[in-house]
Amino acid sequence: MTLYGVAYEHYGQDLGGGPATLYTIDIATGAATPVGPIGFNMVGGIDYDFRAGVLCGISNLLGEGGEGLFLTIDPATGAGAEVGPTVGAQDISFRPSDSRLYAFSDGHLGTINTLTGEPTHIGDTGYFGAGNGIAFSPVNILYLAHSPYYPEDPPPTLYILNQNTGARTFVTDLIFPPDLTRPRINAMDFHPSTGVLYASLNTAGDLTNYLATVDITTGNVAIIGRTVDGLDAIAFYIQHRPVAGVIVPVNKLEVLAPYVALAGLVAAVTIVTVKIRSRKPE
Ligand SMILES: [Ca+2]
Ligand SMILES: [Ca+2]
Repeated sequence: MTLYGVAYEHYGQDLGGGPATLYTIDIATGAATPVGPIGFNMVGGIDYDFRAGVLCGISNLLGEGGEGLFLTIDPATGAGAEVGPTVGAQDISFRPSDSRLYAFSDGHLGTINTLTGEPTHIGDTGYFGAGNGIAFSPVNILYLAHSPYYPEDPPPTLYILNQNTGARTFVTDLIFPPDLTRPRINAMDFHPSTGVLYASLNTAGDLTNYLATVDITTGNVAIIGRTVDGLDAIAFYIQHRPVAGVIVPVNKLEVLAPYVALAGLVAAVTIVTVKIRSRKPE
């Protein structure tokens, strides 16, 4: 299991961001190691399609919420490939039950066709704060983390989003460590095995970035450690490799191995049988 992240230079409000780089992130320390340039600017959301075995991302062309490009990203090199135009988004997440891709875009919830990039609007969540990380839990609940953008905005909050309407439901206030200036969660992903919610956290004060965990019951945000500055997207990933023409996660190989061996044995016996038969006189 690997946690990938994307970072880029933030040019400021409405100015967009610079070229994006793919990283691997150590979930014990937050330390980030560059994989390679994605080749697209301001990749503000990534997620991994466990079914298809594909890492996807959104490049925001003119600031988040405007036009975007839907990308596939090679986890070995970081190289992005354009699939098609889509909506700009602050974060994206695949629903585990059916690999449907959801996007949060300027306060609106929608889905994205992963074959074309075409977006479909679902509904208004009613509020567009700062950060705006979304993530599906392993049991298909869609969470949204908001922070205030203006002083009069609601305090940092964890919500559940209705997947058919976009309507938000309060879960808990988010409790950040003290001494952080205007902290916000700009990307989230649940660890697929442990069910722990990981988050990319940055601050308005000194623009430092952290890897953190979020307790979805208490709202407590615990910092793991400093990570690469400009981090704006994270996604857990399981390496896939082909088995007899079928792509399966590596952790399923142990389950499949006896069957693959059995299939080989059956094939060998069949060949021997055919050869023996063919030797028989007519
Ligand atoms: Ca983001
Ligand atoms: Ca995910």
